[in-house]
Formats: sequence, C-alpha cells, structure tokens
Amino acid sequence: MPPTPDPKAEALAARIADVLRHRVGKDERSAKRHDWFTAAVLALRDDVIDRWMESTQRTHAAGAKRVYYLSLEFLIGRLLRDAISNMGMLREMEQALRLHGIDLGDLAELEPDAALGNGGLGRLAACFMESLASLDIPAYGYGIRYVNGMFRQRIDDGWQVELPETWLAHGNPWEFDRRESCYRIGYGGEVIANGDAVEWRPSELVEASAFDTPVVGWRGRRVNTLRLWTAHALDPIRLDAFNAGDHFGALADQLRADSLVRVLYPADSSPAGQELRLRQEYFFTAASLQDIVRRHIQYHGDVRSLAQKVAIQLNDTHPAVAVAELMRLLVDDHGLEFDEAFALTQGTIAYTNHTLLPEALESWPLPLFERLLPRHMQIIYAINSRILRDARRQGMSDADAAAISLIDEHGERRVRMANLAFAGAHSVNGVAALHTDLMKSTVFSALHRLYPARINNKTNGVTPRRWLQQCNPALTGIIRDAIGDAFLDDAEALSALNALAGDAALGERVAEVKRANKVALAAHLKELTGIRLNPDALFDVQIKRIHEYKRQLLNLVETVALYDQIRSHPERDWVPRVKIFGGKAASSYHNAKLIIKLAGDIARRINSDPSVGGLLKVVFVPNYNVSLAERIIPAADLSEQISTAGMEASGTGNMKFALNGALTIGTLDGANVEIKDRVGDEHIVIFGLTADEVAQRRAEGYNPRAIIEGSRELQQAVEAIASGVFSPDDPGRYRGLMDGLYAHDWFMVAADFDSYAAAQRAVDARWHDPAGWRRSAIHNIANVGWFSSDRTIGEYARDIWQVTPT
Ligand code: B1N
Repeated sequence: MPPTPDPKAEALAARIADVLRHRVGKDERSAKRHDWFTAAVLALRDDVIDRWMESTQRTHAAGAKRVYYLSLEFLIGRLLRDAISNMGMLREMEQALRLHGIDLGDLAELEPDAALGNGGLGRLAACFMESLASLDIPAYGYGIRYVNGMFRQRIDDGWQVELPETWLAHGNPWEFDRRESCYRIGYGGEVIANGDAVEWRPSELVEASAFDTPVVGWRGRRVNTLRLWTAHALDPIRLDAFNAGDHFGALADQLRADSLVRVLYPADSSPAGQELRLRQEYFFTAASLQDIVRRHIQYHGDVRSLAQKVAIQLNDTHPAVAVAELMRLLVDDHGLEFDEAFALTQGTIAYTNHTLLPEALESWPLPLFERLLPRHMQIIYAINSRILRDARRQGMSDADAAAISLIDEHGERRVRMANLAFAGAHSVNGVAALHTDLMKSTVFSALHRLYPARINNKTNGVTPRRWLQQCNPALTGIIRDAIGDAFLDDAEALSALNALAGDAALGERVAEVKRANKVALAAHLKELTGIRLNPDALFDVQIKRIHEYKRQLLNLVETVALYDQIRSHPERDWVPRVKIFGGKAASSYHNAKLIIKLAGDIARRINSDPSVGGLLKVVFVPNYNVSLAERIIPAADLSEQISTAGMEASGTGNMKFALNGALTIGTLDGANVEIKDRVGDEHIVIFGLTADEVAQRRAEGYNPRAIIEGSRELQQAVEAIASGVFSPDDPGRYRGLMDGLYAHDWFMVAADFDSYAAAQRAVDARWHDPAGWRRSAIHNIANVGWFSSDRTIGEYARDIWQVTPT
C-alpha cells in the first residue's frame, strides 16, 4: 500500500492540474511531459513569488543596504530541484506529482541547464547568489540574458565540435519579462563642453530591458532577484526602408541589438579581444548602474548617500568600466564635483580578481575604447592623473608609475581594466590565500604598495545545498542519521563527523552510498559513451575546463605510463582504475582541443586492449556541464586538482569533491592549500613543486628535455604518444604537442611527473586499505564545511559590504 498522501500534497497536485489547464492550456490527457514540467514550475513559482514580495517589502521597510553582484557570467544549471528543496517542498512535490503518475526525477531531467557561464567564475556567481539569499542579505545579480549560453560540445571522431545550445527553445518558466524596466545605452559620438558641464552625445543608442529570475535561499528565508538584460533597437523596424524594398536593411538595428546578447564568449581565463565583447561589457554595466542609481534615489532620495546604501561587487574586470560609468552618472547627470564623485565611487565599488595569468588580464586598445566610449576615456585619464600624483607623492619610481598607470604604454597603448578596477574600488580581493599573496607580490605589487589596505582575501566557497544535499541525498541522509540536522544550516557542523571517522559501521554506510552513486554514474556513462565501467574500480576524475595550466596532459601522460606498467608487470597487485575526464575547450584554443582528441585516442586504445584485463579504463565524458557535475562528483573516489602551482587562483571543484567524500590528489595551488590545512596532511595526497619553486625553476632556466631524458617512465610515455602509438591513423598528430614538452614545457609537466606518478602509487596503496580510505573520506567530509559559500559571503558582508547577515 502506498502511503496516504498528506493533504498538502493533494492540494499541490490540484494546483498543478489547475495551472496545467489555465496557464499552460492543456488538459491532463493531452499534456506532454514538458507541459507537466512547466505546470510544476509555475505552481511552485507562485509560492516563491509570495516570499519574493515579502523579502522586497522587508528590505524597503528596513531601509536596508543592498548588494549588487555584477557578473558577465552566471552558471546556474537547473533550478527546479534547487527551488523545491530550498522551499522545503521536496516531499510534497514528489507526492503531488506521483498523484499524477509522474516521477519528479524524470521531470527534473527535462529542464535545460542555464549555462550563462564558462566555468568556475560563473559557477561561483551562482553559488554566491544562493548564499546571499540563504543569509537573508538583500541582493541583486546583474548580467546578460544570453540567447545562446555555453556551447554544447559534441565529440566527432574524437574532436570537439561546438554547437549552439538553445536553452530558451521551450520558453523559460522561471523568468519575468520586465519590459517597463528599460534604459538607453549609448556608444560612440562626441563629448560637448557646455559651460562647466560636459555632455556626451552618443552616435548609437540601444535599449536594455530586464528579465528577472527569483533566487530562493535555504529554507525559503529570502528570495532575491537575478536581473538579466536583453537588448532592443529603439525602432524595431525602419518602415520607410522596408516599404522602399530594403527588407533586411530595415531590420539592421534590431539585428545589431540582438547580436549584443546573442552569445557568451566561450573564453575561460583568456581575453576575448573583440569589439563586441567590450560592447557587451558596457551594455550590461551601464544598464545595471542606471537601475541601481534609479532605485537608490527612489528609496533614499539623495545620490550622496549611495555608498551607505549600495555595495557593488565587480566579478573580475568584465564590468570594470563601472568605475568610469558611475563617475559619469555622478558628475555629468547629478552634478557632483569630480573628487566627491570619486570618493563616492570608491566607497560603493569593490573588485574581485580571479586570475593572475598575464594573458588573461583584460586590456583594450586605446583607440577602440576612445571611439566607443569617449567620455569614459576622459574620466579614465582624470583618474589616472590622480593615482599617478599619489605615486609621485610617495616617491615611487618611474617603473612603479608605469605599472600603476591605467594606460599600458608598452607598444600599442591599451586601457588596463584591472588597474581601473583597483583604482576605483575600496576593496580588491583574491579568491584563495595563496592567490591573494601572489596578487600582492606580482601583478598588483606597485598598486599594493601605493594602497596597502586595499587587497584582502576571500577564499571561495560552494553552496552545500546544491553540492551536497541535492546532488547526494543518500550521503546527506547518512550524515543526518550520524550527527543530526545542524549541518543543514551550518556546514561547519559537519565537523561532528570527525569523532565518528573510525566508526566501522558509518564507514560501511558511506562506502555503500559511494558505490551506489558509482553504479548510477556507470549506467549513465554507458548510455552516453557505450563504455562499460566496473563500479568496484577506483573512480579517478578530472572534470574542468581544458587548459594547459590545469594539466590534463600530466594526467594523460601518467595514464599512458600506468598502461605500460600494467602490461609489463601484469602479475602485480594493480588497483582497477577508471580515469574519467570531462571539459570544454575554448573554440580557438588549439592545444586544448588536441588534448581532448588525445584523451579519446588513449581511451580507445586502452579500453580495447585485452592485456590490461579491465584494470584500466579511460572515459572522456562529452558536454561536461553543471548537471553532469552533479552526477559525477558524488561518484568520485579521487579528485584531480593538479594545476601548475601558482596558476589556479582557487578552484571550486576541489571543494565539491571533498565535500562528497573524495580524496584529493593535488598540487599546493589555489584553495588546495587551505583544503590540506583543514582535512589534514594524512587525508590528502599532495605532490609537485610549490609556487615558489615553480618561480625559482623558471628564473634559473628550466630544462625539460633533461628531465624527460632522465625519467624512463616519462620518456617512454611521451615517446609513445609522439610516435603515434595512440594515433595510428595520423602518427604525427601529437608530435608538436610532445615537442612543446621538450622545448619549453611552460606548465612544468615534466618537472612534476615523477612526483605525480609516485603520488598515484601512494593512492593505490591507500586503496588497498579500505578502512583507511573510508576514514580519510569521512575526514574530508567533516572538515570542508568551511568551504561553504555561506562562510565566504559572510566574510564579504562583514569586511567589504558592511551589511549584516541574519
Ligand atoms: O575563477 C574561479 C577560480 O576558482 C578559478 O581558479 C579561476 O581560474 C576562475 C576570463 C575567467 N579566473 N578567470 C576566469 C573566466 C572567463 C573569462 O572570460 C577569465 N575564470 C577564473 C572562481 O574564482
């Protein structure tokens, strides 16, 4: 007998049926699965809206300060399970749908991922939005409503092919079209002096209008707004041109506007140099600032109190033009004096840096910037003269002044967006302790000496709602049984598990859940790739954007070396391993695409070789995205975090794996350092050069050829790849990639190889001791609660925004 549904579930079932009929326009017999999905979302959304309005009214009544998170990326993923769970309606919704003969899990699969981001930076923005609502902080996210977000990755004959992802094809039941919230955005034209005042007369105008998505916090405590801008031409069609027969030309303005919000640039940690990218950045920044200033004046009357009531956080330099735009609004539109405006701008704006890779620091050719934003260019010059005056007063050298300048004078003159953000902000933060130290000693060294109080650290975090409770309900259940519910509201309460780490029964249950998650993942991967995996093998996972600094190549070379070893010594007690790779390459990143092809070539060869007897399998999972991460992470035994030390600013996947009981094999890079400090040296496998050692080796003159030739295992693997063992159809395919290792090896694969291989054998040894492995897994879960984005956001609130979470 199925349990009798509770009356709340029956009422919800009736509401869903009513929504299906009156808002979707289908009756129960003719409704398709997607109609049920829409009906379920709309029914749930009604409850969300009530909390949303109540949250907004509370903020007004309290006259509270608002936080604005400006980001060109929000990598949200699916929303249904998140919203249901945070509203505390999981049971109710499951039962209500069951009354209609529908499984919630099946329905949830119909939702496309909202993939308006590339990788870690965009996913961090999504975790932050959820934590802001969970901590009851009044906040808005501002970004672009891309029609085509992250591309869909298809693997054709091993090669990545990029296809457009059409996430809006079936409509988006979460969003509200706010055509009434619209602003004009200008480009180009000229600046006219009008007595003391200055007026910018743009030559082009486009209209920005808003779409709002509610963001539900844990326990439905607060619902905040994600406001994404779309673009319209002022005149959707030029009728005179159309009637004169120019049917396409008549639509040109609208097409130009559409192109602004058409695509997310699929570049991760590298700059997109196109004019369109600068237009996108200014478009969403200017729309957001007009909206922010309008709201401030509406509720608080005077723009001079902006810094008391508004905190604006810039997610990397992509919205850094906000510094000049806010100055323009304050000076040109509100009549403030320059210095007063600058103090207000600095008091309002804060900037987060996410990368030190020199090639990733945004800068724009000065002529382009001046042509598109002539008034902003004037303001930037005026700010520059102030900071250079400060530098001179401090007696700084010419070299320091050149490093501080907002204009890069080496070669073609360029506007440096990171320096602009630094100059215009009261706070500049890094995303992990090591990264923040390196900011001070490298890229921002001169600016840091000039303004020593500005740089601070805020180590990243992830939301434990999505990355533990929702993606791993079985593990969550075990933890509740073991230590109670406190960790649901405070992830650091997971530390109560430390006392139980040696409890054999708990270890057993954790292992059972891990195995069940692996069985489920294996079934899914069988569907996706046709490859059959042994759930008793060690699942060794590297999922993240494909980038040379992340060193998927180190993992692949070691995989080849292991393959050789297994074949040479079949009698040894090898640990059965499954190597899982996933990730997208920027469409123009040749070597990253070649690395994907190499993973596929290695997989084909190893998986079909009977002599490894199933001891080693390699899988490249196509189209890695947030939803796949939610399946893969709970099933991982080993988390690969193997970037060249000093290059991964933080990483956040590292935190998600540990939270789900995987052990980390990693370098002392980014947040790995802090993960090690928290889980303890005995429960993590660290290898390789430190950031200091990497810098030292580079300074000494690094000779990778000597290292390769001095390591038999490494040389054999590199030579096998180079000579075409894995690419008999095109033996020279990887010659260039391997020559790069001999010639320069920028990312120090060779230097770290032996240490990495030894660390992998140490992992094997741990796996041979299942009780020890389980203990380590529990210590990982117990000690990474600190990496909750609630903690991170609490620190931003206290140190940067001066708002108090409740
Ligand atoms: O930001 C994440 C960090 O955890 C990662 O370590 C870091 O690599 C990532 C230009 C970026 N840094 N820079 C970018 C993304 C898109 C783009 O167009 C740069 N992404 C990161 C969160 O802090």
